[in-house]
Amino acid sequence: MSEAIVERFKGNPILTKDDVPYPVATVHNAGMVKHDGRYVMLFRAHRRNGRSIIGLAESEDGFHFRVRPEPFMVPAAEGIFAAYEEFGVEDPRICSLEGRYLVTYSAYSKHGVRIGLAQTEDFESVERISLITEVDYRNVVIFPAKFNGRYVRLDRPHSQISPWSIWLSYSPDLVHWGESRLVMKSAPYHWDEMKIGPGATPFETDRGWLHIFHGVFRTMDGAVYRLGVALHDLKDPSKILGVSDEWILQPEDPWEITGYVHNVVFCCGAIPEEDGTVKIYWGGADTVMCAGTAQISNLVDMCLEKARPPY
Ligand code: M1P
Repeated sequence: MSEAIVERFKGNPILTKDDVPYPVATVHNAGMVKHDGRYVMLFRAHRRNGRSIIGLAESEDGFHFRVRPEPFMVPAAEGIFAAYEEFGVEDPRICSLEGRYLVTYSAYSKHGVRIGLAQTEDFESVERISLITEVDYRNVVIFPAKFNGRYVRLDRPHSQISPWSIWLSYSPDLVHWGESRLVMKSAPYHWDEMKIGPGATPFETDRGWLHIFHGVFRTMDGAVYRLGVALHDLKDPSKILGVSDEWILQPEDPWEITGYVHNVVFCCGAIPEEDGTVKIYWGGADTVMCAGTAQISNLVDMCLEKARPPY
């Protein structure tokens, strides 16, 4: 018997390279937000030189998207950003806060990968704010609220001597970050044993901040990327109330199993709805975009009732 936690949209994949009006080889790992009643998707796309840009697609219903004629972000041509984005901009996450949208993205260059922060009010133009980490970081998501007057983010620094883990940092101004602490690690011989990373921007529920993250397991046939859920305390997000022992989604559809990178479901965005569901968006095999729906209360229950220690 199969009881799906995430019900896949029957029309998956919802976006492919063929929907993009400029040449790209992939469409995946999209940040999501609702703006003026419309669903806005910022997706990563590989250009045919293997480097990534960020495109923008819009939808009335969250499942059928139209791509704008021009990319939303391409690597910067000048200033400090140009040196660190030469190889591409990747994996955007969107956080709605203080009347603007903050976009965190991976900035790739010959020096390594670090995180850039940009902002937009209307998705018509975008302004870069700062590079907010050193190299060897990916997957930074900012909470859409301030805590005791400070911004809070989830980080994923790389570590050679311990599996890639999830950390949390604070900032007074979005530019300077510190007081970093480890909040969550992979579990040994578990679906996320190889590494974990922040996924969608966390959203508020009546029992805590729900965070959809990814976990990776190394098999004889390569790595498998799946999605899991964790619940953070409403007042103190550095406190994890529970991490579900089980994944919520694994590669199963053909376009999740086969593609640019096989066996990957990778989430950068989710949109909670007023009816108690959440629309979850994921890249399939680093090649296409997919969507599905879950009951928020089921995800919270999984964190609290089928929990494993955060580390
Ligand atoms: O290919 C799978 C993913 O690999 C990287 O993610 P992470 O560092 O968390 O393993 C990223 O390149 C990501 O874009 C990609 O989907």
